Amino acid sequence: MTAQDTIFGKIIRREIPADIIYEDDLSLAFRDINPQAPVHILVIPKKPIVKLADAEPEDHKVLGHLLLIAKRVAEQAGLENGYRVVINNGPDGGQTVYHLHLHILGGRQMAWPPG
Ligand code: DGP
Repeated sequence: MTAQDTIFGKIIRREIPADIIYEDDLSLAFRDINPQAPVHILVIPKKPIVKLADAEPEDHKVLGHLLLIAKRVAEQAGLENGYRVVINNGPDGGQTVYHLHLHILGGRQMAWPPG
């Protein structure tokens, strides 16, 4: 299965609805349907990278772009007191949707170490 076949591919193609808060040529940001914090936003590449472990050297531009968009949407969401950025990779990482995504979590104190 390619990442384009996932639910996130359907969101990119507007085949299913999502609360989209940012979009550009390389990326899309939308609210997580199952929020784990008062603010929980996902930032995804439009390129169907399955998971971080599958990223290639030529993906360096889009990977850097995703971090800058994470910063931008966190600022827009008013997370001036801080936030957490998470990438779950593969089964042990807890990844459930196999289209690379950054979680931006904020609006409460985050625990460390994570569970
Ligand atoms: P992960 O476990 O890291 O693969 O995170 C996948 C996240 O995707 C999870 O927090 C829930 C979210 N999610 C799953 N399906 C949908 C959906 O249809 N819409 C939105 N907005 N989020 C979804």
